[in-house]
Amino acid sequence: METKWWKSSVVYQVYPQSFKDSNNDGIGDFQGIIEKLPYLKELGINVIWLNPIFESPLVDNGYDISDYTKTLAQYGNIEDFKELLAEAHILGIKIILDLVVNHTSDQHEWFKQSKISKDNPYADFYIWKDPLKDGSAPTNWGSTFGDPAWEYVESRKQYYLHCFAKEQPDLNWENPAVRQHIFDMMKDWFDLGVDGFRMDVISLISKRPGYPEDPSLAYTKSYYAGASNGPRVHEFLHEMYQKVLSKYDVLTVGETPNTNSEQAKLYTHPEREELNMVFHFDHMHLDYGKYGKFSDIRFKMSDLRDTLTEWQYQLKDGWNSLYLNNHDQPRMVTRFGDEENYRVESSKMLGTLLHMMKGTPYVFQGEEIGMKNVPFPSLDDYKDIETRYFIQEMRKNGENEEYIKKVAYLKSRDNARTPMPWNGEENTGFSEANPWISYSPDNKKINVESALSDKNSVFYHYKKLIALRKNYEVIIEGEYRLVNETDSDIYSYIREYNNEKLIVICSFSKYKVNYEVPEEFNLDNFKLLLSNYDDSSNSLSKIITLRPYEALIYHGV
Ligand code: TEU
Ligand code: CA
Repeated sequence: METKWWKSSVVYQVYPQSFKDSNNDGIGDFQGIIEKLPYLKELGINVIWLNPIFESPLVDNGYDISDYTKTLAQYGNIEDFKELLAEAHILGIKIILDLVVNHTSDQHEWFKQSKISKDNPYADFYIWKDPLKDGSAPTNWGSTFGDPAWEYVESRKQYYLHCFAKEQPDLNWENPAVRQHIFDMMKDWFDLGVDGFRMDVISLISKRPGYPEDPSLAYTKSYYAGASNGPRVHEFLHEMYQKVLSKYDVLTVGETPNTNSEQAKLYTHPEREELNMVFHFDHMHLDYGKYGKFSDIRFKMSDLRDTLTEWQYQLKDGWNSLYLNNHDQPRMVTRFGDEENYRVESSKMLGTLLHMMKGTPYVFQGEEIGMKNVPFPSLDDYKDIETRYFIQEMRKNGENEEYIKKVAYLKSRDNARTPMPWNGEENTGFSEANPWISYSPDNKKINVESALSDKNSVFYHYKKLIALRKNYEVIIEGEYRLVNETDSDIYSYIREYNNEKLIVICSFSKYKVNYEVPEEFNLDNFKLLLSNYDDSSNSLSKIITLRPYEALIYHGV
């Protein structure tokens, strides 16, 4: 059977607001992305995932959509978007969009109508519920960005549900008319030439009947018990598949908070006809503390290894999506590597670890040049709704400012959202105007221009990783198997396909550490494919001494 294109692809995530500003209003736009397509072509990726590009009041940076048929004016009009799509296609790059249909903006026409009365055509488009006898909210659920998950509306004398901000009311998927509207909208974008969707919090679309009370009101988990993986979620996605997805050759990746690997099998098993793959959060939760993600706990390598391995083992019929950071997460090198002493080495090591696994790798803009988290001068400089809520919450609880600053530096979503540093100049070559969000002064050193002029840069390592995928079938198809599973510093696995083997060896230590090649390998048959040091041994020896964050890939039979 021919391999599906999305299995052999590498996806590059573009955060449109912060990628490239073409008209100097401080906000990234479609024309800016068009300008930088040759850069992405040079890197070798073949799919772009664009974060939401639709009309939005931007309460949650576009995850609050007020019109699915229009692009956000700041990014350009539909003609600009079509041009982007056409130019990308000419270069052999596909484009997938962000489908945000668990909720809309409260400025969406559907919601404006819905809240007027209980008997209009849109009355049941959202989730409305009567108050309890004492007038209070129907359940104790909290929303992800603070506040209760229910908001009262006088005109209906009812509460509506919002898992996220109150400006993001949840759609009522039980209503067939809602589903039909969404399916029609998806078709329109596919007919325009879009190549797939990343589906925002798709595991939340089916709510549990009766809206049972959530026993755990822990931060960011408050809506989970009630709303994740609800009774009809698979039915809804299968219907979407039958009515829409099956008619196009597209990539689908569901963002599925609170979904374990058992549940993920249901979403991704090809015979079930739902999604190609999902983004899980298990490895994003390894360093959570009492405020959820806003903690200064450092992950343990063995936990990361256990988690990623579990997913590799579990999704044999389904397919994995591979990521270490995105627009909701801090920079990978700050979180999992050593940004201070081994930024370049550890960025390359993490990239190696991920790209050699089975699944489709996702590169978040700036990851390919080893960007790290951003030292915002003051807590007031954070723009993100989630960060602002947690700052407020931690202050309320009497946490000291230094601690709040520290965890915001470590975990804020804004770390990922600063302007792409195209060069070392003022405003990073992103714009001639002041960008909508401040940028990292690190741009003097960490920028695309200098990455391109240094053959040892993180960029060229990524380029090689991406190219390898095109030349070695074992990287796409090979089975994953963990080896040396008790090592405390080294994460090592093998991939096997027919007779071919890859052995991937990644050190998470800043010291020299020894690695012993498993017995089963015939050392003479292997040669080095790639390393993040330029003088690693070409041949495999029984004992290898790895330097700080060294990463090695050997190939053989
Ligand atoms: O994120 C969903 C989600 O689970 C996040 O709330 C995540 O838990 C949090 O950011 C981690 O700190 C998606 C989008 O990716 C995010 O940008 C949106 O804010 C959210 O949905 C609502 O649409
Ligand atoms: Ca602009």
